[in-house]
Amino acid sequence: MGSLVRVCSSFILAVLVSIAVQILFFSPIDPVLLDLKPSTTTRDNKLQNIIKLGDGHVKEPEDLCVDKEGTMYTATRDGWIKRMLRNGNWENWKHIGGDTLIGVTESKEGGIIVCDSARGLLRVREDGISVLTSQANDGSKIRFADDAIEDWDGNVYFSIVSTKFDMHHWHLDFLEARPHGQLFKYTAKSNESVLLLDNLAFANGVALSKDQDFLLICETWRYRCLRYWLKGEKKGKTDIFVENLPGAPDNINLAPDGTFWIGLIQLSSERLEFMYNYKITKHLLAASPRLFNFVADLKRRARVVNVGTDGKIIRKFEDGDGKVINFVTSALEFEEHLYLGSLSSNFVGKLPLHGA
Ligand SMILES: [Ca+2]
Ligand SMILES: [Ca+2]
Repeated sequence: MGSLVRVCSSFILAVLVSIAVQILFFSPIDPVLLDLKPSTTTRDNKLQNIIKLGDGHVKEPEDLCVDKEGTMYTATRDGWIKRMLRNGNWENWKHIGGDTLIGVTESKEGGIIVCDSARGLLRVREDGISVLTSQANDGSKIRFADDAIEDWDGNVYFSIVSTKFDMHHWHLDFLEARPHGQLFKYTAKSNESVLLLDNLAFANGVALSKDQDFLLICETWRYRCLRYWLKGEKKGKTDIFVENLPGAPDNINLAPDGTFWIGLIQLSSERLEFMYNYKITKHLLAASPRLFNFVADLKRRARVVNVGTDGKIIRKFEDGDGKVINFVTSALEFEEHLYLGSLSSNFVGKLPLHGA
């Protein structure tokens, strides 16, 4: 009996060791240890008062933008650019295909620019869809572009989340915790995409200030947004605009009063904090997206913040237990309402700001 137990124990040990060796040897990540910001709860549930727009019609709208006519656009996970007209009707506007469309921004030439994380930046107009840019100046392919913003001169600033991992493996960038993000400027006249910033931590949403004297870029797993100066004495310099955000910043949008709205994804939970502390558990999470999703539990809450031009948080809204909306990636203020995009909803949320 004793020898049978010994044989069984040895066998189980051998299996465990071989699994550990497999996970380590074939791991796609080369992680460093980084403190994960602890998860905070305030149990404010204002976001539970949203109205659901286009319910069942817009699949995982990661980002939103609105043009000067007041038409709202979003890119959906089933490859569509859908839009909501002023009268509130939704329209299947243009079909691009694939499941890699994310950030959107309005363009002064009409229509929008959409980040296709597989193909680069696309221009989508009434008369058709064209590739704006798919290659950087150094000849490298533009992959995993996340968000873009156009200035008054028609230049387009855009972020690259990671030069190492693609959109379907975004969690590996987070687990590795090495900065592979970039900020680019595309100039239409010369058809060039020039690298402005490198070594960013999961470069995500981008927004221009009201005067277009600076640009903000979100570094998701560093819980902060950087400010890149476009004009004045500090032109070309970068500083920290806001840090220690109560969540990981995804998309960012300029509000009519010059402040900014940021969608914060909840990249921390007690069990994730534990597993993020050790390289071996990071390798384990990297080996199983299903396990990562279970541990990260991104759908448990929604949170957005309004940040002033001085980098201070003015307002914070959330759905504390993610009951009505969760995994909010984008908040856009338009005509005294806040519109919310989410990677786990099939609607756009709308919250009246008056009295909220
Ligand atoms: Ca955007
Ligand atoms: Ca984003």
